[in-house]
Amino acid sequence: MRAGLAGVAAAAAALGLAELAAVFAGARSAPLVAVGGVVVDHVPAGVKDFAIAAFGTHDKTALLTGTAILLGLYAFGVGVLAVRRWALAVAGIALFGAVGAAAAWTRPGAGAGAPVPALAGAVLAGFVLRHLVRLTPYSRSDEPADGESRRRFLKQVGIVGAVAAGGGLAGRWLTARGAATAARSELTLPAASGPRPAVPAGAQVNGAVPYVTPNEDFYRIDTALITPQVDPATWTLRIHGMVRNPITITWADLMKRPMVERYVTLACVSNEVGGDLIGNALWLGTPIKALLDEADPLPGADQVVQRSIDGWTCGTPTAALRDGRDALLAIGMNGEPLPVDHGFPVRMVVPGLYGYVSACKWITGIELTRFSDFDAYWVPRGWSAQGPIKTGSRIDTPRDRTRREPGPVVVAGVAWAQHRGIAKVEVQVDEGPWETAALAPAVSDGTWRQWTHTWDAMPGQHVLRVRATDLDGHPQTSEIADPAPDGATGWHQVTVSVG
Ligand SMILES: Nc1nc2c(c(=O)[nH]1)N[C@H]1C(S)=C(S)[C@@H](COP(=O)(O)O)O[C@H]1N2
Ligand SMILES: [Mo]
Repeated sequence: MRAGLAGVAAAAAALGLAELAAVFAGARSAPLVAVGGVVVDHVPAGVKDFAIAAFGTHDKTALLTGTAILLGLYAFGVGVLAVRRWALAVAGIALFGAVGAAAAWTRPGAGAGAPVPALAGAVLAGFVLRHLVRLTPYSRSDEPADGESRRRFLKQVGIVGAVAAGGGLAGRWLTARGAATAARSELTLPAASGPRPAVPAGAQVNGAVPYVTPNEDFYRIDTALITPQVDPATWTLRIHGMVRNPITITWADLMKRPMVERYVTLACVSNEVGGDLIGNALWLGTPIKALLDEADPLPGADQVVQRSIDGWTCGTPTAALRDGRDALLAIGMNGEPLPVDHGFPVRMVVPGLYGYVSACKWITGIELTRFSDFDAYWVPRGWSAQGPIKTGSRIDTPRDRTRREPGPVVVAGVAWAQHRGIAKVEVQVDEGPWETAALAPAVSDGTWRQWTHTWDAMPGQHVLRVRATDLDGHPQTSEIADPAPDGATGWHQVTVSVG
């Protein structure tokens, strides 16, 4: 038991030191984060869907916790080995260091120092384990020790644990407030060259979510275990590949370009029917079409591969970025610089396409290529290369499994069909006729629309359903489909007790 504890304490010391070293070697070189990143990139699609479904936007915390628990078990085993055969324990620690270093070394964008945190941690783990094991009274048998030596041992384990936790937390804190956070707080956004689109008072109905999603409530989905810290001062964007005129722009170049403000509703392909992985924001950015026109794509370049600083990629139809829709290289979100979690300093926003094929955060590269020549990040993982947003609608009020008094009840929510626009929303009570809801004004065809309907509720249990029809005349399908491979379908419904 004590030997196992010694192993866990040694591992904690290793992680603590590694977190501190990662402040200098790069946040993604910390072994837990690096190994977690490899896991994220390699787990089967089904497991990842499960993780998002089960943990939602806490999927990363769940993964890091799981990794830490596995490491704890491993370290316990190494500790037990240490009192029997020291050489095996050394091998165990070396393996831990090697796996961490290899993971960090192979992460996209890893610097030369990337393996250092894991290796330094492993060396420290060796010393700590050696020291603690010497404090255990046995070397071969698990004899119970006397109280005095036991207290001394536990005290030392406690000290190692506290120092490790302190070092680890300090390291995390220092990496979190990296260059990007400082630069962001000093940045003033340029003014838009045109007027801000107006949101009519009626766009917001009672009982629906806020028409504009506040930044702190905006859903966040990405594969980054540590948010990339990109300093605008060193940021560049390269437009290359199948173009006549490759371009590289800096932040200063970007600031000279015309900026516009547009409301666009982003949606995640992983959003379940009735889910909240969808949000609407006012984006400030420069139209990507003009930049692409300058780069002058070659005929046949039907795919634009957007690349993030952390290596993530997405593939967007070139046509969608040049057909005149509000596709922006965005720097502002709801009047602020992009939050670091949402892609600071620059991301793409494209109305009508799910985020995984269009909305690259921390973007640093745009490569013109062909769909037949390159699969972006999610495609080999089982998701469709093409991801137009499917027409959808959601009931925000009443909530599922709530109670209402008999009489008039407000039913309200949102509906979306980005780039096509919403024509109609209908509500059905139980198996009754579909009734047309009142539609709030549209701000653009790239945004969601709110709707409201008054239901004359009779006592009993009732099921309310919603469906939308887009401006092309296509009604939302009742067919139930999972998010994979290209977006969930089916009607959202809630059950309400009246009486
Ligand atoms: N660099 C990077 N950009 C990314 C992703 C990612 O994993 N990495 N995920 C995409 C997905 S799947 C979605 S739905 C949107 C979500 O944007 P948000 O987190 O700002 O809501 O970002 C997209 N951009
Ligand atoms: Mo997504």
